[in-house]
Amino acid sequence: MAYFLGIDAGTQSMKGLLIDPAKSWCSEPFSVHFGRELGSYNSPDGFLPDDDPAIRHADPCMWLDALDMLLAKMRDAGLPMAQVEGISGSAQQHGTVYLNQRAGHILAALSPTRNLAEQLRPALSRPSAPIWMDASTGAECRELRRQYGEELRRITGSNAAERFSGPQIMKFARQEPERYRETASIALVSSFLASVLAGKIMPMDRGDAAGMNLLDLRTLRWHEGIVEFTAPGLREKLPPCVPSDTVGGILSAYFARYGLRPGIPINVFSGDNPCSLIGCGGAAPGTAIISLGTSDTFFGSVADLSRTERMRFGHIFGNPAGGFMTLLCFANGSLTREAVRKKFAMSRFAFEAAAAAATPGKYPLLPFLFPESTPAVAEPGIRCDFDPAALPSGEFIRAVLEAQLLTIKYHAGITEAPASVQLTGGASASPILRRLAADIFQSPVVIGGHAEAAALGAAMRGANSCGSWQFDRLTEKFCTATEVIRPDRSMRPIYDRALAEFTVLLHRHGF
Ligand code: XUL
Repeated sequence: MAYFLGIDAGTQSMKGLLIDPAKSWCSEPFSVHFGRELGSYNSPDGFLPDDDPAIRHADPCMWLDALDMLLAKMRDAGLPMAQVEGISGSAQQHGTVYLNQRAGHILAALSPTRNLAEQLRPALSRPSAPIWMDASTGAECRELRRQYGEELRRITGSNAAERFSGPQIMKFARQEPERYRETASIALVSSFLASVLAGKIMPMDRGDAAGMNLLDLRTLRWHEGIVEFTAPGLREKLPPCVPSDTVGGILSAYFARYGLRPGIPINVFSGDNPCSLIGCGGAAPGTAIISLGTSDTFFGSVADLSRTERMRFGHIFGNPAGGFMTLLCFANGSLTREAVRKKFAMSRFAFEAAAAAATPGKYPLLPFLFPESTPAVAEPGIRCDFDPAALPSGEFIRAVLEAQLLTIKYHAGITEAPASVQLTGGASASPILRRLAADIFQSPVVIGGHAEAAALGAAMRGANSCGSWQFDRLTEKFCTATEVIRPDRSMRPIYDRALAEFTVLLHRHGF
């Protein structure tokens, strides 16, 4: 029996599961919630509070404590850790971890008698890591746009984006030159966690590295000019960038404490979106996927780069199964849904029921409760033509949920109903969101077999790279639909009108 471990370091929690492809078996997911279980990090939503809503950093040691806790939970639940034959992982994209010169030595000499966070804190040259929610690099993005214009999107697959690693590194190098100088190596959240498991600095997966505004997608190498323009000496601080199926290292002896066998192969970790693409069965082109998580994303695999030209806020990342994927990211996802639910002090059940009973498509609004990336909104706030506080709670909740789906439809440029839309991510369990997605897209909504698509996709990548399972076989085994929600055709004119009104509102507010 050969098991593969998949780890997903999300924004608010870290999850892990095992798969045994020969038996088409998948364990239940295990998780550690940063806010609830690691309260000492003062990060209820997975990031350190800051009065400036554009600044969003997390303490990398919180992720290390979560990794220790997660593996202990899996061991204590009696999972067959000793029979794990390979590990892969997924992590929130774009976040960067800054390591000093001592990091290599500390990673190689991890002692099993002390926990990870305690040992690795001295390896950090910057105590916190900017994450994908950080929108504080407007000036740096403007500079990149001035220097490279449209070329940047053609080369790196994305316009300069505030949350992307390149602009974040540029800001750090300028504002904290001393610490930048002390930085010997920069990791993505994904490559940082893989490095800890391997006890050495791991390479970056190209699929995730495409979220940095630094990688040339045509050559799949760092773009020397953009790298040098971003920060002096940056080239020496970036690890090699490798194909997604690379086994980049072997498990450090430290992890024997969780019953895992030191020396088993570790596949380079990737971003949560590339891993979700795999976990949703979207490795081959043709499936439109919406992930409803802390951020909402819309993505699908593509064979070539031609579509990049049309998507103003779109991105191109690498598909772990080969080729590329397109992605749109909406920062006002579950955090916004949760903020609205808390505002009305409602249970999840009451929240759902109130929205379901409200009027469809009646109140167009732009619910930017947090800074948004699609479209770029630095100043949070709700934009609409009425007083949102005067709306009954159910009407307001429904208007927010509808707007979250209408914005996806608008920015993805969907004019024809897709053959189907697959929903994944934590909030895909919500009956009202499933219903609204079917009615707004006028497409059957397919629910995958697994809510934790990123962790599942990571485990599948582990089985592919460390166990030589093909992705099409893994997809057959793990990615079957469990439910299909059919659209209500009578809703079509209502949501066509709602989309038209939503578009007018966006334009009127200059987006
Ligand atoms: C994608 C993005 C988010 C993060 C967190 O560009 O910023 O989806 O990966 O999930």
